[in-house]
Amino acid sequence: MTDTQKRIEPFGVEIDLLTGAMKDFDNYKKTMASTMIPYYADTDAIRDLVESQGNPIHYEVFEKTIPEAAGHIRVCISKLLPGKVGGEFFMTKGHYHTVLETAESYLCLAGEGFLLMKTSEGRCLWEPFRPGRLVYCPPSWAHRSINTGSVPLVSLCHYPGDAGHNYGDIVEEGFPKRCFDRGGKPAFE
Ligand code: PAN
Ligand code: ZN
Repeated sequence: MTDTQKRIEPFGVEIDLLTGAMKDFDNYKKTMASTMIPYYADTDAIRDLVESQGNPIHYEVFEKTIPEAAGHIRVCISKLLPGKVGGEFFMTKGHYHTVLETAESYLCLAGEGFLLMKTSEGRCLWEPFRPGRLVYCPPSWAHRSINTGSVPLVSLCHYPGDAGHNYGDIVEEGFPKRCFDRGGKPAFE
């Protein structure tokens, strides 16, 4: 990226703090249920969901265009729909940042759930999400959102412009813990 491409004008953006709706977003990324088949423990259950519901949206990301370069801060809204796959709560794919030494802050605006985090050495921790709770994911921890509620889990995320996303290692490694509904309560197993 050239210096000219890294230079942008100051801007503001309206975010509805109750719903997480971002006005005038530039980029929208939707992740469909079919792409989640490798991620859930119960492969038959996610395949059934995809077929019976016509491959619905699983989660969405809304953002303004910000250069993917050091010095910038990328800002986005992450919206994960509620539901379960064979008793496992809906989750995002999860990733490491390509530049491992980059952190991320998640401010939960709506819904409830967890940010599940792991290191490549196998440490695994989770922090609850509820509206108004900020979760800090330090450098080198992979992270995945989990929705344990009945409404969309919406978070406002900030992370370094040059962080990048590494999904491949999580497809291979997975996370050491999964989150299941056990008698109406989330349980990490
Ligand atoms: C988030 C995530 C968002 C979607 O903005 O990108 O929740 O999850 P996946 O990227 O794992 O599909 C973030 O952590 N950005 O770095
Ligand atoms: Zn991230």
